Amino acid sequence: HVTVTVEPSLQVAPYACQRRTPLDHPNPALVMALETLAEAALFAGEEARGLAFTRAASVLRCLPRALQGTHELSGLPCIGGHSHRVLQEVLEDGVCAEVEAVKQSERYQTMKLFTQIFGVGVRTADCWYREGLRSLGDLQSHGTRLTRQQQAGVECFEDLAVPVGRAEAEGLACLVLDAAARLLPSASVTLAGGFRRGKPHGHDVDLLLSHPEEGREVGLLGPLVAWLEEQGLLLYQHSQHSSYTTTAEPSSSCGPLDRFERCFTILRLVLPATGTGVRAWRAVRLDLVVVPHSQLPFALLGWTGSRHFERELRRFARHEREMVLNSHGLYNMRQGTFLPASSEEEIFQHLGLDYIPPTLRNA
Ligand code: DGT
Ligand code: MG
Repeated sequence: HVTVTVEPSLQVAPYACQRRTPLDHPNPALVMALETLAEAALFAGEEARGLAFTRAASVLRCLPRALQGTHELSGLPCIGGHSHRVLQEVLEDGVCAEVEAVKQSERYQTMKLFTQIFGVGVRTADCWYREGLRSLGDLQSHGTRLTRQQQAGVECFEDLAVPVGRAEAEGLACLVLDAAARLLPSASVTLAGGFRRGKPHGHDVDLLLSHPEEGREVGLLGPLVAWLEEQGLLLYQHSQHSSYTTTAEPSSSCGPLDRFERCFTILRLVLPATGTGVRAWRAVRLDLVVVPHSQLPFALLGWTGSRHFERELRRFARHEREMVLNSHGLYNMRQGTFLPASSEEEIFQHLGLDYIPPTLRNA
């Protein structure tokens, strides 16, 4: 008797927000190859091409088992010709020559270095690259003008390159909650971002501040930041006032930016005591976002990510439901009304989507 094992065919829904995508998945080499090309395309200012690779990578991220061969790709959505060739090469040879060349290139490595600086985007990094700058030392020796934010980013570069651990993030959330609750009893603090999706590490800590009584959250951020400053914990901060208004046209096209009052900081994370002569702190990035209670489910959904999951939610809302979703609310364009929600589950219901819990939003 010969036993033939036939793997069930792979079925994948077209939008990432219709799929369950865990953090760990069985196709890391394939995903990494496509995500490298996505990143390189963004570094080249080719956003549409970058998005195409990101979409293909995201499809592979949700597969329940390792891809057996390119014959399985034909049934999958979002795999264009270029992605197909890359995947074929990795499946057959273990590596893709184009991806390896990108990774070795001076352009990719320099753009990766510069965009890793807090406050430096693709455009600035590209300008510096064209000026012939290649390292952090070059920025200094060429007397490159830096914003206050970039200056702090360069000064703390090595610390900020160290991932923040989950326990450290939870420790910071507790610190902020204690301070917030002293200033405003019943204030709440929620750890969002990658940690909420179950990631063990992050590049920053994203905290949402709120209060169960709408409006009470106003005026909390200033004193909270002042307290962090008094404790000697603030290495850098810049704040942004709330600019949200219900009379403004709801928009999902301005990307992930929202209009909450918020503070971007670099904080001194106090480390457990070690031997003498060892510095007792490390710089970490912390974002504080102030959210009115009625918008909390939307802000939570918007700030949990992944970035691609968010982008797909907004695209699904607009193209499949004629709705506009952002971190403030959900707007039905046909009815001209906002759809309130008291939980993330309700937002998925409004959109006619199966609920995807945070740990399965790693698209
Ligand atoms: P990480 O920190 O590298 O481990 O990864 P994430 O997933 O925490 O990414 P991060 O911290 O850049 O952003 C967290 C989520 O919040 C991400 O899905 C996108 C969203 N987000 C980031 N910045 C903004 C913003 O300015 N407005 C809104 N609405 N969302 C944002
Ligand atoms: Mg984060």
